[in-house]
Amino acid sequence: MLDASHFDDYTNLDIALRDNGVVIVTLDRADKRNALDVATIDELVRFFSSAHRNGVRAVVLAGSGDHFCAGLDLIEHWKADRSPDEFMHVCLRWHEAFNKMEYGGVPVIAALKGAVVGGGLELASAAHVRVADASTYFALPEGQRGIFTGGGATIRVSDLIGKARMIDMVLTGRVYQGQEAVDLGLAQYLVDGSSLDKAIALADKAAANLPLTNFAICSAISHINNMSAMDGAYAESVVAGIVNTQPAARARLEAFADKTGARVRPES
Ligand code: 1HE
Repeated sequence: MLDASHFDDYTNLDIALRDNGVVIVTLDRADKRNALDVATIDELVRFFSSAHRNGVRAVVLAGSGDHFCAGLDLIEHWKADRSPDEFMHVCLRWHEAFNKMEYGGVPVIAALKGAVVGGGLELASAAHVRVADASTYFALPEGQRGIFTGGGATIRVSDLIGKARMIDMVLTGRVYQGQEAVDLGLAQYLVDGSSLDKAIALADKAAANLPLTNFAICSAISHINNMSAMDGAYAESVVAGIVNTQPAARARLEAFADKTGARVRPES
C-alpha cells in the first residue's frame, strides 16, 4: 500500500495513487500547455528519485488539458536571459529527471495527446512505453525557435527514430503523427479512444510483475544498451543471475510446471 503522505507536496504535478501501486503523475500546467519550467523539472526529479523507495510499482505519465507537453518553458527562458553556464545547469537538471525515469527501475508509461514537442518529446522518450491517441503529434521545433535540444533528444529521439529523421525534424520542423509516428517508433501504441485508459491498463499489467523483474526491465536494458556487446552480455548474465533466482519467482515457475500458470497465446 502506498503512503499518500509521500506524494502530497507537489504543485506542478498532480499525483493520484491506485490500490495496486500504480501512480498517475499528471503535468498540471494546462494553461501553459504543460511547458517544463524549473519548478516542474524539480518536482519530476523529486518524484522519480524516490519512486522505487516509496513503493511505486508503475507510473502513468500524463498531461492535463489538450496537450501532453509543449517542451521548455520558453517564456521563463526568455525572461531569465540565462548565461551559457546557467542553461547548462538547467539541462543537467533535465537529464537528472529523465535519467531517473529511464534508469530508475520503475515502469513509466506515457499517455500522450496533442503536442508532444521539443522537451515534451524528450520527456516522453524517457518513458518506457508511449501511447498515442488520434490527437497526438510529435515535433522538435527547436530549429525554428533559434535554439537546440538540451533534454536528451540527441540520444533518445535519435535512438527511437534514427539520426537522419531526428535531424530532419529539428531542421525543418517536420511533424509526425498517427500510424506513421508509431511505425517510426515514436510511440508503441496508437489508440482510437483515450491514451490515458490504455496507459493505465498497461501500467496495471506491468505492476502485476515482480518488482525486481521490472527493475531489470526498466533499468538493465537501458544500461546494457550503452555497453559493448561483450560487456552487455556479461552484465545481462549478472542481472539474470539475480532476477531469475529470486525466491518470489518460484511460485510463478511452479504454476507453469503444474499447468495452472497462464499459457502464451495469440490475441483473439
Ligand atoms: C508556453 C509554451 C512553452 C505554450 N513555454 N509557455 N516548445 C515549442 O516551441 C512549442 C511552443 N508552444 C506551441 O507551439 C503551442 O503553444 C502549442 C501547440 C503547444 C499549443 O497551442 P495552443 O494554441 O493551444 O496554445 P497557445 O495559445 O500557443 O499557448 C497557451 C499558453 O501556453 C500561452 O500562455 P498565455 O499566458 O499567453 O496564455 C503560451 O505562452 C503558453 N505556452 N507553450 C512557455 N513552450 C532543454 S531544451 C528543450 C528545448 C525545447 O523544448 S524547444 C520547444 C519549445
